Amino acid sequence: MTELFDFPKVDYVGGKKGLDFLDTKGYNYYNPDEEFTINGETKPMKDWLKFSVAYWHTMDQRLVDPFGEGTAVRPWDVDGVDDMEDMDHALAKVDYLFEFMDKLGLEYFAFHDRDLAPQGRTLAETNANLDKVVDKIEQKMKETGKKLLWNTSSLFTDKRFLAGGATTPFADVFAYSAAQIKHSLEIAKRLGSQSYVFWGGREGYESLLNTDTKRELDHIAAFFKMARDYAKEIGYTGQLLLEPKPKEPTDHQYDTDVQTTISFLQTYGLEKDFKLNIEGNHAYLAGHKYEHEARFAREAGLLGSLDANMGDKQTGWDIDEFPNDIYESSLVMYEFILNGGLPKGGLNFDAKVRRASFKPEDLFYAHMAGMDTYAAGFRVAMKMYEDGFLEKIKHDRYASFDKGIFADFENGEGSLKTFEDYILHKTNDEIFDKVESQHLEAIKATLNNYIYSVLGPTFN
Ligand code: XUL
Ligand code: CO
Repeated sequence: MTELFDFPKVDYVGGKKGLDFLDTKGYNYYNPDEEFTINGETKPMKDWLKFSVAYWHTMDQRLVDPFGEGTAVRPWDVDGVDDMEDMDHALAKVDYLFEFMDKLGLEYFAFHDRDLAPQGRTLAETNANLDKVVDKIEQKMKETGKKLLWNTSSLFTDKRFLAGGATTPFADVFAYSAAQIKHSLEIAKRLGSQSYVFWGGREGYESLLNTDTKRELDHIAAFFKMARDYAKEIGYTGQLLLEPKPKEPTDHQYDTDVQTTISFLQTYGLEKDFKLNIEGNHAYLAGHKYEHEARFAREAGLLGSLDANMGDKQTGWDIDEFPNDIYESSLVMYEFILNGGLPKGGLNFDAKVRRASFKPEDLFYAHMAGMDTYAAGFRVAMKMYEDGFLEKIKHDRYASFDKGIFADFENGEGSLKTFEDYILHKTNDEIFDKVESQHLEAIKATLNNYIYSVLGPTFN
C-alpha cells in the first residue's frame, strides 16, 4: 500500500543521536518496550502510559484562531480543503489516522461523535453517517490491534446546544442530547472503548440573571444517572468520566475543578459510578497546577484518565498546547504512579499544534515531543517513587501525630478537653521549638537534581 504520510516510522534512539530534535527525529525517553514496576506490577512503558491521539485536533483541527483563518495543510485535503461534509472524505481520513498511529507507535485514539462524520437532517441520518465511519474504524481496529482510549459526544458544537445539552432550558434539545448520548454509549460498547468521557462544555451558565442553576444541576445529575443505567443495561464496562473545566465556552462550567466535581458527584450519589478525566490546561484555567488536580482526584479514588496538554500561564483561555514541561510532567506522573497507573485510562493528547506549525510533519513532531515529555516525566517520577524521596518528607512532616493522644485522635478518639489538658501550661517557646523549618528550597533543588540525574546521562 502506498504511504499516506511522507514521514518515516519513529523509533527510540535514547539520546544517542545528539541533542537537536530535528536531526534525531526519534524518541529520547519513550522506549515502548522497556519494563517498569509499580506496586509489584511490571509492564512495558507503552502499557503504562497508553498515549492517545485526539481525532478532533489531529485529524480535524484547521488551526483557526478568533482573528484568522485556518493555516493547516493536510495530506487528506482536496484543493486545500478538508471536506467535512463529504462521506467519502470522512471515510478516507480514517486511513490517515491509522497510518499516523502506526508510524508513531501509538496504540490508542479518542474521538467525539461529531469529529468523524457530517450531520444529516435528523438524528437518524446523523447516526447513519456516523455508523459508516465507525464500521470502518471497527474494521481497522481488528486489523491493526489499535484501541479506543475513550469516546465522547459533542453536546456543544451544533447551534442547538447554545445553552447546553443536558442543562439546556429547551426540552427538545435535552431529548436530542439524551438520544445522542445513547448512541455514543452503544459505540463505546461496540468498539470496546476503555472509558467514556463527558465534558460539559456548555453545561454551565452565561448569566445568573436568567439561569435556574438548581434546576439545571438536577437535570444534569438525572441525565448522568440515565447514562449510567444505559451503560449498565448494554453491558458497557468502560469507566464513565467527567472532565472538569471552570469556563470557556461558558462563563462558568458546573464541573469547575476536581473538588467541585467530586462534591457534585457526592451530592447526587454518583461518586461510585463516575471518575474524572483531568486536563492540564483546564487546571490552569481553574487557577490550579495540573498536579494539584491529579492529586485531589487520586486521593478521592477518582483519577480515571489524563488529557495531556498545557496552557499558557499568561493566557486566560484554553490553548491546548502539546506538553513540553518536564517539571510539570514529572509531578503529574508522580501522582499517576501513586495511583498505580490508569487501568482504564491513559494519556490523551487533547492538544493541537500551534497555528504557525501548519505542515503535516508538525503533527508528528508534536506527538513525539509530547510523548517524550511524559516519558521523561515518568522516568523522573519512577526514580523519586523508588527512592521514596517525597514520601519520606511527608512521613517525617507529620511524625508528631504518630504517638500518644495524637495517634488516638487520628484513630477517631479525641476531644478538645484532651488537647487542652496536654497543652495548657506549655510555654509559647516550648511549642514553637517543636515547629520545624520546611526547607522548601532544598526540596525543590532536590527535585531539580532528580530531573538532571535521570535525564542528563541519556545524552552522555
Ligand atoms: C475542551 C476539552 C474537550 C474534551 C472532550 O476543553 O478538553 O476536548 O476533552 O470533549
Ligand atoms: Co480535554
